[in-house]
Amino acid sequence: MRTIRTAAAQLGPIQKAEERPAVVARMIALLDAAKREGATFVVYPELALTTFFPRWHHEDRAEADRWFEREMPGPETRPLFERARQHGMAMSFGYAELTPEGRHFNTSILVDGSGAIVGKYRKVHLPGHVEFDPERTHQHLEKRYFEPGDLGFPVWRMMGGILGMCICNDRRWPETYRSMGLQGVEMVVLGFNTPSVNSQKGGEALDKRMFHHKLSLQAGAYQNSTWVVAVAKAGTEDGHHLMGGTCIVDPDGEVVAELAGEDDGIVVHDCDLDATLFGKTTIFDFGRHRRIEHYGRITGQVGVELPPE
Ligand code: CDT
Repeated sequence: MRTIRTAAAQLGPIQKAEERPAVVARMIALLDAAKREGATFVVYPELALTTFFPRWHHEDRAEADRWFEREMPGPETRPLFERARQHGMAMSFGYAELTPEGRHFNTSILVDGSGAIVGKYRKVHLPGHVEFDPERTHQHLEKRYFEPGDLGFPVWRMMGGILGMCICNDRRWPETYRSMGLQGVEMVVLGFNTPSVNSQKGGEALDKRMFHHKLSLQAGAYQNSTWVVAVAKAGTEDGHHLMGGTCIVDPDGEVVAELAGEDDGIVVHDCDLDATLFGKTTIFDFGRHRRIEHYGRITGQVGVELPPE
């Protein structure tokens, strides 16, 4: 068995006025709780350090830079790295990255038990829109504040396994999992901030949103025979509700651990990476069964091309 005792560490709401040090203190409390439960790996949400700021429209784009990190770790996040290092625990979390060249990404990192950043992923599938949209019940301006990730979907050898990351909306796209599946990924970790109502379809509320969330995770896990660890930022941020749904999915596609509620909290599971081997060597043995001569459209075309009338 190659077991990673993994804690999915959900964060409850972070209000606009809440400063980084207070959020980092909450993350450290979750890290300590995970340590007490014997976890060696802690996964936090997307944009873990701040409120989900893409819901706010800044006419002047630069005003939004206050939500971004210019260094990682920086003065405010160093205590989290330090505590993780003391515990010898690995972790992953998301944050808004502002590079020295002035580029903006929705980023997540993998940090090993010595506190070293071993992996970085930048969100590829950015949802939402660029300009203020009065037709929507709430704004989702990720396309305004971030550029699409430029690092692809890499995986890393870590803790005796092969790990990869994606972020929120990426989990809805089969290409995300398959890109990592083709590199033998054994655990995909991701964070999310998902509004519990569709801004363009009021009738689509929490139950349907939760269904689509789990459907995507479970399909990705099963079809690539990988663990998937998905962690919410949940609850009501300045009047805007984000759904929970933090859970761990096994390589058979079953939800094996789930966190109830929308507050800060952890759910811990022993993820045996060897459990991925059966699927990877039978029905989803890609080397034996994939037929790439028929998949050209998947990378050759973006939108739908209808057949002739
Ligand atoms: N953060 C994020 O990617 N949220 C999206 C909301 C989609 S609706 C614009 C999600 O896929 O959950």
